[in-house]
Amino acid sequence: MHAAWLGDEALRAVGSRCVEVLGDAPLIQTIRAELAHAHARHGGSTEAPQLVLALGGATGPEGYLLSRADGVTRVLAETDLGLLHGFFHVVRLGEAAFDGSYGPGLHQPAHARRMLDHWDNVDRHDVMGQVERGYSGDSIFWRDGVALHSAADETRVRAYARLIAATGINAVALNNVNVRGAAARLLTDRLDEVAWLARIFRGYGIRVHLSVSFAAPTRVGGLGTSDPVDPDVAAWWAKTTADVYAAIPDFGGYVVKADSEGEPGPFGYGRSHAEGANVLAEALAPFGGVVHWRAFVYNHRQDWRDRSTDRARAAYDHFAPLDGQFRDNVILQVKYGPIDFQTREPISPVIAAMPHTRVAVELQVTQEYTGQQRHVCYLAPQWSEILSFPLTATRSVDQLATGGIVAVSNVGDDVFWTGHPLAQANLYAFGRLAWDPSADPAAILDEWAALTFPGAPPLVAQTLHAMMDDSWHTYESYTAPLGVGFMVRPHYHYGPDVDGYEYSPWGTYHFADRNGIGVDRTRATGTGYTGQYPPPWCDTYESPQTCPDELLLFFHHVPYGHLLRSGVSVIQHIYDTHFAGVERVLELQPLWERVAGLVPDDLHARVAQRLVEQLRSAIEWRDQLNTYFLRKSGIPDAHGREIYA
Ligand code: GCV
Repeated sequence: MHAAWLGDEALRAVGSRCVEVLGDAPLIQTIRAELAHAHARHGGSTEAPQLVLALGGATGPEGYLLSRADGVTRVLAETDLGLLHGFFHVVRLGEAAFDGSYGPGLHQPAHARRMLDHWDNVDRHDVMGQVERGYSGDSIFWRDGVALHSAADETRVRAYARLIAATGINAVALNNVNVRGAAARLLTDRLDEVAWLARIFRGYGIRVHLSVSFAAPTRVGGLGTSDPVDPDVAAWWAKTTADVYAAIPDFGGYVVKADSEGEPGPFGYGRSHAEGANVLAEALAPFGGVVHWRAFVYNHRQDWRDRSTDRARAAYDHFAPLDGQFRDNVILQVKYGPIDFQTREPISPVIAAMPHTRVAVELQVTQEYTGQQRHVCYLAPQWSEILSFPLTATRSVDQLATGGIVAVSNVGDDVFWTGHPLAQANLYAFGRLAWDPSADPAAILDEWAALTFPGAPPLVAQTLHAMMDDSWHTYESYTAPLGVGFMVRPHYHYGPDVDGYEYSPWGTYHFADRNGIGVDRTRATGTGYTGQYPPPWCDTYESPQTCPDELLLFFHHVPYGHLLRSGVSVIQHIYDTHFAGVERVLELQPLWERVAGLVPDDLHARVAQRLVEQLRSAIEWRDQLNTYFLRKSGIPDAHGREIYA
């Protein structure tokens, strides 16, 4: 496997110095093992210690103090996990950690739980494969129903744990939220496989979580019902959970997708989602575990003719009335937008609607809708914008996410981990932003580039910035316009298909006709979705005059001639952005050629190959979108460019 951001060279600064590590706790052993490896590689030094790591100080459960004085860099932490985070901070700083004097600076994570969810199937699914929405090969945990557990598999899982721990991740859910086939049994007779993985992750301070089926009592427990208010069901969850903790004392908890896209849930028994979540939460509470209960609940069998049902409204309509009814150890896990990880969506109003409920915000590192790791799309700018969004008068999304930050992982058994090597930066950036949401995406990219390509000439970082800084906007520009979303090939979610979902049951429509396009979600004339927002957003979004351009078609159905706030008409914007997007993609291959020989050849070749596909796909998007809208509207491009009418 590719060493990603923790290759031997990335540890040169610590590996070539004398380091003293005081204390004796499990993760201190991990630090010692890291140092032993780095010293073997870089020689170390036998002079007086230039780096000292020790327990001490009131730094909180994961925080640490970092300082440098009198030629010694010091990391002090209350816990061994804090010390491990501090160690990786020193690694990130490299030589700068040993420069001059600084600090002490107290570093603490913004969120107690920073979690990656794997959508890895245990059985290979006929349609979804081993990893649902995975674009990096197969799972690193399971294959064809069997747990991977050879020495090589263990080494790979350990390498993954190490990589994500170094970004600040402290929790991982090991299996798909769609709990199919053998996956349901991870909770019971296949628990030893989970325990095996938990042991590896534990070595890097990461707790494991399991996605469980709400119907587990009937599916694997042999009960006649999974009704959450049935005492036998509660007893089954309590006993089963106690067994899990007997095997895995630091088990994190459950993740549940219920009453969603065919997964069973409390609605099947006429119960609320609070009743459903609480029975699992009660079972977990004695052990300090949590249940991540997903808010992704909507009608996926909608009749497209029915204009009164709006998928965007669904999560709020289901969950907001339940605020205050969930136990403390229930974390409502809310996708950042009301639909489904589109390139551009407004923030989900659920995040502001439940002040008495712990809410976690869910992001997607795997690029289901953002180019599937065939397109360069650096997502840190999107996440940064999401997390800093001032959803209420006093609080940003990040501040409202009292239950933590979660994302769907983009990792598989691909030799580069992430299919597209540059998508490693997304995995890295997610961890860094979950720890510090105020971090600057461009600075994170610098950090990632310096660790991943240590010693490379400045041209490498310059090139990566040129290709990646604005790549999310570039992707947006040649795909679905102005926040309307979808327009992707059904099921695959890759490549253009403007009407692919238009007459489907999935609730993702654009309503383009010969006069205009967009979804009227206003209170005045539409579905009323704008009313789910707190001020000022309920009013900002209500009017096309104040609605931000990039979200206009999410909230409004407007004529093609409607002038955007930018002064350009909607139709001209569609043409302009699609032409400009491809122009930007055309720059990528020559940019990447500049660094041939400056980055490893195999990595260079893989990226070069993906760039060819990105260009092909971007042209296809441009031509299908432009042609579709020219045919629909009959309005020509003001600049007379080629469109295939
Ligand atoms: C795991 C979207 C994806 C599904 C995914 C679902 C979810 O609908 O296309 O593959 O299922 O989201 O988040 O549960």
